[in-house]
Amino acid sequence: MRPPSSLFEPEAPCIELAEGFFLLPAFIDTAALLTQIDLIAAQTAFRHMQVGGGKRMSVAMTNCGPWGWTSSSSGYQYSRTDPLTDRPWPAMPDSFMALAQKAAATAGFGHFEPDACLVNRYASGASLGLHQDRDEQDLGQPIVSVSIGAAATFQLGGLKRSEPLRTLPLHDGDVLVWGGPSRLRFHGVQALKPTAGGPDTRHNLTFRKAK
Ligand code: MD3
Ligand code: FE
Repeated sequence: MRPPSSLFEPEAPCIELAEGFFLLPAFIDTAALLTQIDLIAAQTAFRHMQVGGGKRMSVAMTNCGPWGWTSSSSGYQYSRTDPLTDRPWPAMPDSFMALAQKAAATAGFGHFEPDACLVNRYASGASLGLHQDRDEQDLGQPIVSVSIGAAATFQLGGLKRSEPLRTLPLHDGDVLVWGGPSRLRFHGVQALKPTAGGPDTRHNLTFRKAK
């Protein structure tokens, strides 16, 4: 499922790893993205959100765009405002929107209009347990994710938690697009192990159409 090759630009490589699940290796230079992340974090700080049983996530998160994903003792939801400041989340930078739309189109998903961008930050040892992304209204819309900084090992499962996992290394600048029959796959990120001499932090952007 990808568009016919453009007459005007050479196509970026796009590898379909499962039906509806695409890897765009080294799709983007991430230096400018980090500058934008710093500007966002200055307005709406990274925080370790609460999950069930009084625990907090090891991944630190914040958001930009009209809607932001939050987790608290009362569950998961998309909200218009940051519960820490009661102010709207920072605007989604135009460069983020352009990147998300270009990646989605490269994987064959036209007209992707994300209204939420979750920004994750992994320090050494941080991990994300196996989960599905199902808090969005229209599960027919894809999700686009961008890996920045330290490499991580991504886990790709099936539609049931019990299905076997494939692991996939994700490097700086890699973009994933998943939709169609892969939209509800279980997935997670193994504990970050930064390599000596490389960056010690990983960031990940996930672009979603929440509402
Ligand atoms: C979902 N983030 O924020 S994104 C999340 O690297 C999240 O921070 C991870 O999962 C991160 O919800 C992974 C990439 C991803 C890749 C493949 C998937 C998410 C996926 C396949 C199916 C569903
Ligand atoms: Fe997820």
